[in-house]
Amino acid sequence: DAVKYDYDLVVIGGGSGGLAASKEAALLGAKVAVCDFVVPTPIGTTWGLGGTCVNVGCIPKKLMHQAAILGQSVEDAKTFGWELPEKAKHDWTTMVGAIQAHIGSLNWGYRVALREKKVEYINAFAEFVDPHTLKTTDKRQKEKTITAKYILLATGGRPRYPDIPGAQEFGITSDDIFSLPHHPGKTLLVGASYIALECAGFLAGLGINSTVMVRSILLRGFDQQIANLIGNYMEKHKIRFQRGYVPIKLERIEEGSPEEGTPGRIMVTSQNEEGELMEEEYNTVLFAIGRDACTNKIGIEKANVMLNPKNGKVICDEKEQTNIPHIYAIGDILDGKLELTPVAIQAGRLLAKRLFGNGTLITDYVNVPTTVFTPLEYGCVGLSEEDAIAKYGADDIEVYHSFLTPLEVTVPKRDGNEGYAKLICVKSLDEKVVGFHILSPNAGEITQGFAIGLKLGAKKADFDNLIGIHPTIAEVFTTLNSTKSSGADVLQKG
Ligand code: FAD
Ligand code: NA7
Repeated sequence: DAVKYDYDLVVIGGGSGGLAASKEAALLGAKVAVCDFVVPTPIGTTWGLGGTCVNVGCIPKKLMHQAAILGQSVEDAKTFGWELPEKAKHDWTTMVGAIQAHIGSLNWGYRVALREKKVEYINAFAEFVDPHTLKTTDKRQKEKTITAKYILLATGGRPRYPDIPGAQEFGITSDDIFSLPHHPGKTLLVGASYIALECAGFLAGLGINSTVMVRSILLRGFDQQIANLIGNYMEKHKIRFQRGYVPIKLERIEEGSPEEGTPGRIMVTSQNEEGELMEEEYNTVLFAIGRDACTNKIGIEKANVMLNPKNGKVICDEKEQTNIPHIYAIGDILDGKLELTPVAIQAGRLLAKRLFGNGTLITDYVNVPTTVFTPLEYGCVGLSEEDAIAKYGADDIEVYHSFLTPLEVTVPKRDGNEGYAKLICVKSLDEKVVGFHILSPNAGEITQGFAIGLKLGAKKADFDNLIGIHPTIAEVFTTLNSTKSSGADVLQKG
């Protein structure tokens, strides 16, 4: 075309999806810039290049989960003959320092990778001026205008705060917890999303007094039988649940002291559906009540990009194209898609290949495996039991299942039959497996492997034909022979 733009592609957002797309596009010869800017949290937390996953998501979350697991392992170790102090002590600031040092090296690595791949990194907030023009504003308020042939929106999401007094002043979110400079003390986690439960899980595992305030159900959208098993397990492992309440007010009753590393005290008033009030004091209140797509401050109306008015997410076709042909969107801001790092990366890579290479593949958003890193991990791929019933009808579904006891918990004598495995099969499709669920240690590792089976259309008979690896947890899937409909006892005997 006759019009000359500054760039072939400008990506807004240097997170999982944006970095993947910009590097791939540059590799294919496109002139690319990526704008990434972190708006500080209400208490001032900020971070480097890489987006949610690296800085305030998957990576620090999994490392804190690991810290909690190690605490359990130290206890278990004694029963295997290791001579250790009576009570192992955990130091919050040492853990945070070590994790933040790792994140710092990742931030640096991303910058180097962009430079090597000749992607221009613009550390500034980008917003539309018109459909092909963006204004960027850096932290010194210096403004610049750039134009692009294609624009990719990959701005991700940020945690939502409830609209109640004191929430933003005295509360924190997952954006703050992973770099919190002091021990959180007694902590209230508001919400029952996977983020709330994962944070409660690792905090409790580190010996921190943790309460989860649940408005209705646990893990909306996930298989509810498993959600309840997760809740039961957490309750048995020192996590308190307050059900049916929502906070209505936070008040500071004592300032924290950065010098002494103390978190201060907050009074939380909450209310249930009957209007009954409850007051309780905490040191830290963490809101995990959902995330908002970052689409409301980027001048989206100047580009006429269509959003879903209900959630502010970007409406795209199956090729991640918006209603404006040269504007695309990937990752957490996509309406109706999964909010997961590998999903954003895949979408970014394939989109770049289609735009600048001879790629034809489009991202397949079906049968994406995922794992919730609660104290006992939960991995799944395919449909929940509820969704399978809704899709195929209860009469056409057969569920094979078993409780399980990982070998490693037997000697320490903890947690018999807390794990669980189930396969959801469709009778009329020759028992094709449409849902795979595992609640156990290392569920993420197990689920990743089996996911290829579901993608390839595995049937129950294929699982039966597979020979197990003994002794593992995953081998349970090769010997599942009790159906839920039979009502048979599926507790694993010692
Ligand atoms: P992001 O990674 O959020 O990146 C968007 C970037 O754009 C950010 O850096 C943002 O600051 C920047 N930005 C926004 N607006 C602008 C603008 N106007 N100008 C310039 N820059 C802008 N996923 C998993 O797969 N596994 C997990 O275990 C997992 N755990 C998680 C745990 C937590 C606590 C959270 C919060 C998320 C977790 N996720 C996990 C989800 C995962 O982090 C996201 O799905 C993923 O980061 C989405 O990538 P993205 O590219 O869409 O956006
Ligand atoms: P979700 O999945 O939107 O969940 C939000 C949770 O927070 C959920 O448990 C809600 O309870 C709860 N919630 C919401 N508002 C409030 C208020 N005001 N007070 C108390 N509790 C509240 O969270 P995410 O956005 O983090 O999840 C993003 C994606 O990850 C999502 O697509 C999932 O598939 C996985 P509710 O159930 O509504 O009663």
